[in-house]
Amino acid sequence: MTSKDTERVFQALDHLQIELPSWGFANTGTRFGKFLQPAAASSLEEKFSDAGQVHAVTGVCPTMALHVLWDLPGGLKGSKDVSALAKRYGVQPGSINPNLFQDQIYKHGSFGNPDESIRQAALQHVTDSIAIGQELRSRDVSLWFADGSNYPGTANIRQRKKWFEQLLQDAHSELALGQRMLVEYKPFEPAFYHTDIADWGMSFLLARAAGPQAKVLVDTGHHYLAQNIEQIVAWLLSEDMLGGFHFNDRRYADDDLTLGSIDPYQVFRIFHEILYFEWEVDQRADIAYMVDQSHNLKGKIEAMIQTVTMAQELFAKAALVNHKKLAAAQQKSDLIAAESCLQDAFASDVRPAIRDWRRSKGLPENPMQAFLESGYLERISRERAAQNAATASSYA
Ligand code: RM4
Ligand code: MN
Ligand code: MN
Repeated sequence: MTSKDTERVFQALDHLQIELPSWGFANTGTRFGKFLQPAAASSLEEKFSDAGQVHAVTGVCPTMALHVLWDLPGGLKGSKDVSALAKRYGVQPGSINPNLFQDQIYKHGSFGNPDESIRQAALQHVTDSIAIGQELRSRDVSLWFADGSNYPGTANIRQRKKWFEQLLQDAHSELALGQRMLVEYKPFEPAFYHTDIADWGMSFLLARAAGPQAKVLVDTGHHYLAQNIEQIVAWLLSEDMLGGFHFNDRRYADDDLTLGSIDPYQVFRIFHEILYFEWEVDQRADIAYMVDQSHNLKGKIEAMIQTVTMAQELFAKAALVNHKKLAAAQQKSDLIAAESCLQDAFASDVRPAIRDWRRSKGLPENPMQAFLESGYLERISRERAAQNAATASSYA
């Protein structure tokens, strides 16, 4: 790599910050069972503490996404505790995630529920979540809906779409200046026939109907296998509708595996579309990069460090694409030259440059090693083991 390449890697890394999900530190499992980890976090304090460790060794994870039901079960009242913990552990509250899927009332949906009182209860929960975001000075409220149906003919799809439009508009009107609402999509699960917000087009239309502070959230695991995710990203960028990401990887569906563990070239191509866009418009895209993973088998903190460092590596590789050369090759329809721009960048070993960048920031060159040698894991495993063995906690 030339010194100019190293400079590009440095610049790219300076701008990549990644939010960690509180629920990624807690015990979790599949619908078949849960394998408890002695080191898993079971309180909000433990989640903040673990996120603080990831931030300490990587230096790029200053915020933690909060799940209202799991982290602020008392609603707005919980904000004080959150602020105190944020201060103590040096990690700020990140996006606020309402829960519109776990309560018994949501059996037949939340915003799409035929029962008006349930729709209103769901809206109230979102409104409360927006207020929590304002109190905590967190910018994004992230909405994911499990709404859908399992059997043909059982739900009025068009009517539910209207309810979603209306309620998202109502929620949008509660946003403060600068606050954003991110609308996430997912093709299936838990609904197995139709999902109300199944793809990016549906998120896009609903976000646009809601108002200017609503954007689309792309969870990398929420696509059918053959789908071209980077094209979706390119379209959303060109429409100024890309609000953020939930990073994870998958082999089949919503597997929530660590980023790039299955298909690193896919992640690279997504980053490339973003950086190519930024080069063209000569401006940074306003994107919230967040992790949304649930680690059943891997250690939770280690998995998070893996994802963050993998994101940095693939982002740095994408930053090496020669945009000028690529644009010229595309213009001439020189297919080999154009494709090589991506392949050469992807094949570059950026690890030495990343180590240099870390050293320049006073960070450990190898975050994973630094974490494993810190003794933190042994300590929390000892301290938390009994509690974890006794409580097969819920999803997060
Ligand atoms: C969904 C989606 C959401 C997350 C829930 C728990 O699959 O990815 O972002 O909040 O799971
Ligand atoms: Mn997600
Ligand atoms: Mn998911």
